Order: sequence, then structure tokens, then C-alpha cells
Amino acid sequence: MTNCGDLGWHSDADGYRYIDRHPETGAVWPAIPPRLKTLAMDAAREVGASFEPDACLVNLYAAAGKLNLHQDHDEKDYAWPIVSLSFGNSAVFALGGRKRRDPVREVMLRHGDVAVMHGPGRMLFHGVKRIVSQTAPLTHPTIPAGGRLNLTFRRAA
Ligand SMILES: O=C(O)CCC(=O)C(=O)O
Ligand SMILES: [Mn+2]
Repeated sequence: MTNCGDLGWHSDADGYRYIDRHPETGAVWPAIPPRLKTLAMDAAREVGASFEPDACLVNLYAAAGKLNLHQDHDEKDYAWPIVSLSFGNSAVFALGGRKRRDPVREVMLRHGDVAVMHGPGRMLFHGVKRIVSQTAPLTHPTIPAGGRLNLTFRRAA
């Protein structure tokens, strides 16, 4: 897990929050690549959302990686969407309701997919149940064998 943008999402013993520097090196996060920022803003606009991301969380999943059901609620304003880009192997994405115990449906997020959580979808519980091996159309040195790369663009502050 790492970040680019003015702010990066971080979790440690003190909890979850956005911070403006890498917690180990003290360096500022690298800028969000301009073309990806534009892509995220365009995707948001397509579903009637508008934002300028100041944070991009980079999640690299190993073949056995998963992400527990959660809501993204550390951002200042939930009117801003979250835009997710997926690369590498597909993920079985779990999409629930506004309560943790609501029923969950499964959506496949494939290489190149763009997902936007916005409006009534912004605060839905979600997670990654599993990564589906052998589904990546190409391999890349930054994605471990059988793994997946996900970028989520957020406006945190
Ligand atoms: O990997 C994904 O598709 C989802 C990532 C996510 O929900 C998060 O980083 O908050
Ligand atoms: Mn999330």
C-alpha cells in the first residue's frame, strides 16, 4: 500500500487518517500523474459527480490478497466521489449496503475497469473477496505474479 497526491491514506496504532508525508521516509507523496487525474475526473463527470482528487491510494494485492468489508469515511465531504481503477488480475468485489450486515453482491472488477462510488453508492460497504488468478491480460513487473493493482482517487480534504 502506498499513495500519491497531496495526501495519503494511512493506518497505524493511532487509527486511520490522511497524512501529507510518507510515514517512514518523511518524503512528500509523489504527484498524481496528470493523465490519471484527468481520467478520474472524467469518469466522475460521466456519472454526474464532480471532484478534483488530492489523494490516490495505491493498493497492490498479492494472489491471496483480500480487503475486508468497509466504508471509506475518512474524507471530509462524502459528496465527493471515489474513483477506482483496476489492473492485473480480476477481483471479486463485494458490494453491500449502508449497514455492515446488509446483503452483499459480487461484482467482477477486471483489468482496466473504472468504478465510481458516488451519491447513494458512496457509503456502501465494500471489499475485495478474492483475486482471480490467470485473468490478467498482461503481466507487469510492478504487479506480482497472480496479483492485482488498484488505484482509488479521492478528495480527502
Ligand atoms: O481494491 C479495490 O477494488 C477496493 C479498494 C478499496 O476499497 C479501498 O482502498 O478503500
Ligand atoms: Mn474502500
